[in-house]
Amino acid sequence: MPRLVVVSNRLADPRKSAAGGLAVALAEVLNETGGLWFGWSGRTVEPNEGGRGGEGRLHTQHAGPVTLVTVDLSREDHDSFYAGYSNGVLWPVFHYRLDLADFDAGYITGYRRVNQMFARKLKALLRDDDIIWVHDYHLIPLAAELRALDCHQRIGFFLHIPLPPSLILAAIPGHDWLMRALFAYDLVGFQSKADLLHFTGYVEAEAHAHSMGEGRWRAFNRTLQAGSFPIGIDVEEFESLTRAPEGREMFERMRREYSRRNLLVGVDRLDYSKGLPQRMKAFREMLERYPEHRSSATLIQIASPSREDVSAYSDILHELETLCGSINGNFGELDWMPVRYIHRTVARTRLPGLYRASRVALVTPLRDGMNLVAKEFLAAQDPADPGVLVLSRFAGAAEQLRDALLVNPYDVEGTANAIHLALQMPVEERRNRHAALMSVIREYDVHWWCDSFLDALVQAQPEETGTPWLRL
Ligand code: ADQ
Repeated sequence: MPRLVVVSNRLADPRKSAAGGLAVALAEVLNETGGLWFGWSGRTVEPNEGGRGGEGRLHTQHAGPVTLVTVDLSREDHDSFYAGYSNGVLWPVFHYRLDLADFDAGYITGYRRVNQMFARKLKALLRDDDIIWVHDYHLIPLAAELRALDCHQRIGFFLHIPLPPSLILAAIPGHDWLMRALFAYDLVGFQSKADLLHFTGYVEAEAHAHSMGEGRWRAFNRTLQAGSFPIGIDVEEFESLTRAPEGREMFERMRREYSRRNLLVGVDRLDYSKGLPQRMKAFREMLERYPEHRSSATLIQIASPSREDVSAYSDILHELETLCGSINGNFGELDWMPVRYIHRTVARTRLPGLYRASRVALVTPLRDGMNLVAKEFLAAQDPADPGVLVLSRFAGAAEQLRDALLVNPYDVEGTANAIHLALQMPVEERRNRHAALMSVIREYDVHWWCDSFLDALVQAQPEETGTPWLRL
């Protein structure tokens, strides 16, 4: 069996349960083949420390049969590649937020330089028959840079975030370069059918690609396979975290503390794509319209700090704090706070207890590749008395989770009504919806995701030898 090489911007230690289902699932397939995981170390170094132009040092660690290799970035490369192009251009545009994109021409040079450096460092570690799986928007041109160095291995790419329609993509200066780079992969995977449609729409209209049937597309003298592979969670692992002492202790504490209340929960990175201000407004509207929930409905909103060096993030933090303060000021009682807002990361082992103690989860992003919190909430429920998932129709997860209460997060009144419905839903309906949703997340779990992507990558028809590699 060929060795698997995973490349992602950040690595997680697959031995730690805090690493999460994705890291654990990747570790499983890496373990089977004694694989290699390559990415950024998370460290930035000064030029005299790590060398100029991102030529950082490599760090090697072993986790059982898996080798983890990471590389340092120079401060300048971090600023243009990571904060600049990845999180200042690609993240907002791919989440349909052209208004928040910062198209500084220098960023793309840094993005390209880091991808070239990754390719050079990685090439030295590769074997001829490796299978390479590249993750996410930080590394779109990596395969093209590897091909330029004469790497002929099978390479697949998975985009964890949404792909917008071509008119939005076309707002990125150099979008044609970026999309052409995808054709250096043998397989390109998306979270949803909608993302896949946006991809095929773009390549047909802008790159004159033609379909060769069965998900194969030809352009730029290259053929690739494209498909949708909705990412799942490790349902069994999450269920066992729910039963574990920390999960149970959290559940009991929450139940005790909020015995006279109906808990609602939101768990997100503090990111403008997650629709947090709109969620707060909908919760406020629900309290306004349905006074029977006052003194009872309590929303715990965990918003973990994220990318604080990108300016759009401090605006969202300020807006959220103001909204929470005004809801508590206007509706709160001496013995009831409508919103508990926590600007911290909660340990993964405690989340299941919090989810299980909650009657309703609010997962209402304005745009999201998938959203795993929605699936984790479902897996943590008691099937006999489950909570209700209120889910944005703009999360990738909505394509699969049709039995959730689907909402348009921009529609504050509509979302408020759905929250009211969720709080009132009879147990019979809650059970039926939960059972239907569980069967979907069990069938399409993270193991299905890994296996189906890797099977498709192995089966993607290799490019005929002699075809000149695409040059960027
Ligand atoms: P994220 O935008 O980070 O991921 P999401 O899928 O919601 O979003 O969460 C990923 C993981 O982080 C989950 O396991 C979740 O429990 C955890 N998490 C989120 N907020 C947390 C908090 N405040 N405290 C503790 N843990 C928290 C990107 C894409 C998503 C896609 C994933 C996976 O943006 O759309 O689902 O990758 O592909």
